[in-house]
Amino acid sequence: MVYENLLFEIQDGIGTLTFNRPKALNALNSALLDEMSHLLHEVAKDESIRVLILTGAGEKAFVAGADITELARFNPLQAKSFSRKGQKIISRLQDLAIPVIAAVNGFALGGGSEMALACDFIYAAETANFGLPEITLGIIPGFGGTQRLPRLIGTNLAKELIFTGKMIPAAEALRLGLVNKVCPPETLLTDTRETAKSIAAKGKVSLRAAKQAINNGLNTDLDTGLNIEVDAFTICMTSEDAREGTSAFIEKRKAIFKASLDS
Ligand code: CO8
Repeated sequence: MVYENLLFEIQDGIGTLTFNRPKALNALNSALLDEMSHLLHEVAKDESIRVLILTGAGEKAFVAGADITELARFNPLQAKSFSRKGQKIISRLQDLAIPVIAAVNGFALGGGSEMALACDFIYAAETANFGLPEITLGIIPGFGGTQRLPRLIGTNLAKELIFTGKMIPAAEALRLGLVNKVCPPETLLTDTRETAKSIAAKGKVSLRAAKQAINNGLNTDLDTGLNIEVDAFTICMTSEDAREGTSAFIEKRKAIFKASLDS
C-alpha cells in the first residue's frame, strides 16, 4: 500500500509513524485511518520492530482531531461506522505486542488526544496542547476518549476536560499524569528515541508480558489481575530471555536478549 497520509521509517528496531497531513494539522480522515490500519498490521508482523513511536509532521500539531470537514458531511450511520473504524484502529494500536510511545509535538485534540491515550505513554513538547473539544462541536469524543481519559487521570478531571472542551498545555498535562515527560520541542524526538532505545534493548517476551499484564489487569479486579500476572510471569520463565537475563546477572555481564515473540 502506498501511504499518502503517513510516513513510516524503521531505525535500530524503532519504528516511527508520522501523521502527515500538516496543512490540515494532521487531522484524521478516512483515508488516513485506512492507511493506519494497514500499517499497524504490517508493524505487528515485523519482528524487527521492538518499539513504535507516533508523532506528527510539522511543528504545529500531533493530530488536531478527526477531520471536521469530513465529519460535517456524515449522516448518523456514517458517523457510527467512522467512530467504530477509529476505535478499532486505536484499540489495535493499544493491543500491539510491542511498546508504543506518543511523541506529541503540538496540538493533540479530539481524535489526536484519543490516539495518544491508546499509546503506552506520552512524551510531549513544551508547546503541545491537549484537549477533547468535541463538546464545542455539539458532539462527544468518539475514538475512546470518554473511556480511556477517566481511566488515566480519574473520572472528575476527565469530566471537566470533556464537559468544557478546554485545551491544556503540556505542563498541565504532566501535572495531571496524562504525559510522562515534557521536553523542549527540538529534543522531543531524540528524548523519545532515547527511551525507546532503552526499551528496545529489553526482551521482547518480557515486554509483551508486562504490557499485557498491565493492560488486561486494569480491566478486572485485583485478584484476577494477580492471576494474569502469575500467568504472564510463568510465560516469561519459559523464554530464552529469562535464562539469558538471569545468567548474565550471575556472570556479571550485560544481558543480550534475542528471543522473538514466537519463542
Ligand atoms: N479537521 C480538519 N481541518 C482542520 C482541523 C480538523 N480537526 N484542525 C485544523 N484544521 C485545518 C484548518 O481548517 C486550517 O485549514 P485552512 O488553512 O485550509 O483554513 C488548518 O488546519 C490550520 O488550522 P487553523 O488555521 O485553525 O490553525 P490555528 O492555529 O488558528 O488553530 C486549532 C489551531 C486550535 C487546532 C484549530 O485548528 C482547531 O480548533 N481545530 C479543530 C480542533 C478540533 O475541534 N478537534 C476535534 C475534532 S472532532 C474529533 O476529533 C472527534 C473524534 C471522534 C470522531 C468520531 C466521529 C463519528
